[in-house]
Amino acid sequence: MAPNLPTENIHSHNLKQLLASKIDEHNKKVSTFRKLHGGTVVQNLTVDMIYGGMRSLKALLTETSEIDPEKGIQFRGYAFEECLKLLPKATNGEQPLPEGVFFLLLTGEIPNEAQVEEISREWARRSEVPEHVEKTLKTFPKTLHPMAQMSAAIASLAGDSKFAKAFANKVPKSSYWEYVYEDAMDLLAKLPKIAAMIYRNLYKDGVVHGEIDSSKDWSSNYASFLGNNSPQFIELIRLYNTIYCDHEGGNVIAHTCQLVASSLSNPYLAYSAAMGALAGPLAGGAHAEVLFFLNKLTSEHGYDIDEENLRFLLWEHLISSQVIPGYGHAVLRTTDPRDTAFRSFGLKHLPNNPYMKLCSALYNTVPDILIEQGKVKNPYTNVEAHSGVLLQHFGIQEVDFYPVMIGVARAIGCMSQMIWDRGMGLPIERPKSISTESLMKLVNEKKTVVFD
Ligand code: CMX
Repeated sequence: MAPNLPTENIHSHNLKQLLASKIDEHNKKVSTFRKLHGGTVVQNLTVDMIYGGMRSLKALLTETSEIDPEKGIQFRGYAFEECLKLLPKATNGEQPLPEGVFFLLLTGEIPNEAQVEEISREWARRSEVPEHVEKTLKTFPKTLHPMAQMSAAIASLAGDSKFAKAFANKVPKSSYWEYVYEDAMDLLAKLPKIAAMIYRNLYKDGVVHGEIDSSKDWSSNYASFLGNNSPQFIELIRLYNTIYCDHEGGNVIAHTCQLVASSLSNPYLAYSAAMGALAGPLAGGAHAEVLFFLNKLTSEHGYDIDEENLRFLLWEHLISSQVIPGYGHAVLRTTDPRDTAFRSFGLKHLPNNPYMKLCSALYNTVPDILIEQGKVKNPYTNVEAHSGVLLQHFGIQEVDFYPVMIGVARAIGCMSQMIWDRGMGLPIERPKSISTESLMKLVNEKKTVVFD
């Protein structure tokens, strides 16, 4: 169930002030909870969890969002559909402004329009990218992957870290979060231009056209930096950033960011490391995999594949031990509601796009086939099923750039959580590792109970 509904009770539009009271209140609650239940066992650890990438091990704390296997992502308890409905939109827009989801992830409250507007203004005010970053990006060879450029550009902002300076000046631990908040706001403000610089350098004329327009929202400026001012593309960017903003803490991007920042490394270095994690094909490569798959189908069989033929081709694909990209999920057991939002956008704005039509044919065919095959736990679409098709339609054709776009969006969630991590005074992460030999010994000595 969703927590408190919209925020008539919040008179102050000052996000930092509101956050200070929220953190204080939350810390008191956690302190009482830990006093009462600090020794309570939550989950048993099995040998398979240790060998299996810690799957389903509940050992990380993330306040901003949580995935419900049946309902999908919940941002502070609000289902994605509720967020689409409740978060403020731009004038004449239908998609939520990502500034609003940032407010929600930080505070647990649905913001009003003035609160969202304040974030837009604040990000516009902080958006200037230092000259040295721009120059550094220009010196990179075109062969350097956009994610390596993204990671390097973010790391090179670290010299301006307000948190690093405050830490060196020995500010009290209780105020760390305030400086992390400042860095988070600065980073979020600059990311659209950094991403656009990478895009324009690598694939276009090397020039980011236009200055920041402080009367516009974050996504409008981002879209125009990328080189497309069309209202539909701006709406897609708003939706895209809201969709990819956060996905609880266990994914490799969020986990890397949280781990690195736990050493009190500054937010820029932590997020730069997270970009290294996102660059891996198992993390940021799925948008592209869907497009490669659609491309393979259409280049061999054209765009109008009838249902019988499509079923045959899908079986052929599965029999050759390949997965159908855009379907299945490690945690979710239903259609990802974020894909439902992307699909609705596609059906509304690009109904005649040939890839969109093929996606619809797949949408109606793949789940039955995967169910018949009998292996997958979830035969329905995930968030990647339509995302690449939408970006391609609006001219972002370069698949290597897609993880950079996820990187811009995911900073919303990672930075929100980092502010809370420092606000809660969470310690440096230091789990215990164990060798196979010691693990076998432990199991043989029955020092631990092993569950199925
Ligand atoms: N097509 C064919 N087979 C699939 C499948 C798919 N889309 N999804 C899962 N399977 C298979 C698995 O390969 C596994 O087979 P084996 O037992 O032979 O190894 C079996 O079904 C059981 O897998 P699962 O428990 O249902 O799913 P996992 O947690 O192992 O994997 C995921 C999840 C996303 C990696 C997988 O569904 C997949 O590879 N999907 C296609 C790639 C894709 O769309 N990735 C984007 C994920 C987006 C996101 O995470 O949000």
